[in-house]
Amino acid sequence: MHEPTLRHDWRLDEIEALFALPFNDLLFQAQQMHRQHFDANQVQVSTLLSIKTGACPEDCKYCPQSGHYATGLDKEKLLEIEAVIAQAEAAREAGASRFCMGAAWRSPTARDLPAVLEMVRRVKALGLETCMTLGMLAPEQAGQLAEAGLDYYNHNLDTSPEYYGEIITTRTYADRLETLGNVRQAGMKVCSGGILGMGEAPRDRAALLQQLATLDPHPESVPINQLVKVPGTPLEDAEDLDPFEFVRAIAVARILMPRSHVRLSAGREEMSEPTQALAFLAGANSIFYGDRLLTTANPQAERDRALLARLGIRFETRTLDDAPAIQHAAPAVMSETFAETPYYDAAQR
Ligand code: SAM
Ligand code: DTB
Ligand code: SF4
Repeated sequence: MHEPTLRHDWRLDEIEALFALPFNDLLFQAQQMHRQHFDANQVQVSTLLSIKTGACPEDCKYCPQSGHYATGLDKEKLLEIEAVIAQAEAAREAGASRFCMGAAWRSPTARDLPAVLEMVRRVKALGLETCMTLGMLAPEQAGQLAEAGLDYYNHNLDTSPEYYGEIITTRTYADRLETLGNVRQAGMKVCSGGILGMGEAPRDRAALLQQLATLDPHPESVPINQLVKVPGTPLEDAEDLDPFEFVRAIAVARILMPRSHVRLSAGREEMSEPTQALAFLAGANSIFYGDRLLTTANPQAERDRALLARLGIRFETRTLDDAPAIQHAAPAVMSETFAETPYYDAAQR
């Protein structure tokens, strides 16, 4: 059964028309949409950990972890479970509600999967939401992860189908959509978005959002990354994206996928605080929190806490299933949204 306000049939020309609106009109529409579905003064916070770093066989031109490029990254084996748990505990203590574990794999191997499943179980037992991004998944692998209790699986479409071949040649757009289908089929929540600032045309940004917004259901989590330009990668000298174009993409994502969390994802270290504030105004309501992304820097946690405090934005925190419902005055539609996943905003640590 679908919400009456949700659409999954967005046409490219409609999306391009949203991008073409005067900036203030677009932000006004996005903020109105945001307030119908969320508390506009809360963001969800996730902490990332690279559980297996570098020497990836894929050739994603943006990625410091691809074995095809000399980025000076020290490659590492799969981390020991206890090291992962220690990081997850630290993230929880710092106030994160979700712990996202990433591996530089094309897809997980049968040899590595048991340890990964144990990580899911142990991190979940800490009361954190769990997310993993391990590359392509076969249906059985998705089923095993779901059974271990994995809440979210991240697998990005990255860019438009038309521009994709300029960025990655070792796996196809269809492969990515297939993995998203397998994740959904297994009953996990989908986290999927893309990267802006890779030299794509405005039409590609609209087409990426069209791909995401025509998935049914929409991904629950939509990370919008700004390219982190890493020396040694083919995109190290990509031209900077106009910050207003980045904010526009956030606003359009918010309008197209009103009930999804839109994450102002990688690239915040290089982004001004006023631009980040505009992204929140445009409807971004999730961030990566903690001093590192996977292999590159993220703003210091303390700095983020200060920024959010200056903006009057609280952490949206999920705890165990017996957590009380939202404690602030929430619009009726919002209580409905969170009926299955109780949130509260107590841990403003
Ligand atoms: N290897 C797995 C995969 O690609 O499916 C999971 C890890 S991979 C690093 C996860 C995502 O990080 C990529 O899909 C990409 O969207 C994002 N990413 C990687 N390098 C980035 C960069 N330099 N700037 C912005 N986003 C990046
Ligand atoms: C996503 O969309 N962005 C994150 C997460 N999903 C896995 C990764 C960003 C990586 C940025 C480059 C790095 O730190 O290696
Ligand atoms: Fe490998 Fe993922 Fe990086 Fe692509 S984005 S090179 S698949 S780690």
